[in-house]
Amino acid sequence: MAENNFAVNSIRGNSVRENSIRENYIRENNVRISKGDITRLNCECIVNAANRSLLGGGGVDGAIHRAAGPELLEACKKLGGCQVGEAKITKGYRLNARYIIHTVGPVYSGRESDRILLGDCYRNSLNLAKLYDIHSIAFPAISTGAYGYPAGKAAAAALDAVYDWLARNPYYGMEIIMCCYDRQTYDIFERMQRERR
Ligand code: AR6
Repeated sequence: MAENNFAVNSIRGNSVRENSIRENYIRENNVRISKGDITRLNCECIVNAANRSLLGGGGVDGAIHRAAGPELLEACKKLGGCQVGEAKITKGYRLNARYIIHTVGPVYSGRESDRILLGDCYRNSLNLAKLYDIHSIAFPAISTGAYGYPAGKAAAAALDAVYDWLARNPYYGMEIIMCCYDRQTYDIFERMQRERR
C-alpha cells in the first residue's frame, strides 16, 4: 500500500519535485556557442589552445595563464609538453573553472592532416574530461589565431569532432560551450551550428 501511494504521488502530486530531482541527476548532451572571454566562464573545465611547450604564450593561452595565476605555470612545467592534437590536464587555480585542459592545435598548412589534428584536439580533450568526470567544458576556437587556421574551416572541423564525440557518448551528459572571442568567429560558429539542426 505504501509503495502504491509512493508510485501514485510520484506520477501525480510530486511531479514538480520529481522533475527537479531529474534535473539534478540527469544531464543532457548539449552544444552552445557563446561569445566572450573564456577565463570568465563558470563551467567545470576550460580548454587552452597552447603550444607544445605548455609554458604559456599569447592569445587565449596568455589570458588563461594570467587569470589562473603563477601556480599554473609551475604545474605545466611538470607535464613534459604536449604533442599536436593531444591533451593534458591541470587544476584551474584562480579561475572559476576547476580544471584546465591544455591542447595544441595544428599550425594551418592547408593539408588534410590539419583537419584531423584539429579534430583530435577536441576528441582528446573530451575523452580526458570524461576520465575526470567533467560534465561542462568550454573550448576556444583552437588554432584560429596565431596558428592561422581559417575560422570557417576550423569551425567545421570543431563541430564535426564534438558532435561525433557526443554521438559516441549519448548518455554521458556533457555540456560543450564553443567560446568565441570576436564577433566574426562567433557568427561563423553560430551559423554552422544552426545549419546542422
Ligand atoms: N577567450 C576566448 N578566446 C580567446 C581569448 C579569450 N580570452 N583570447 C583569444 N581568443 P590563439 P592558436 C581566441 O592565438 O591560434 C599562443 O601564443 C582568438 O581570438 O590564442 O591556437 C599559444 O601559446 C582565436 O579565435 O591560439 C600558441 O603558441 C582563438 O582564441 C599559439 O598562440 C585562438 O587564438 C596557439 O595559436
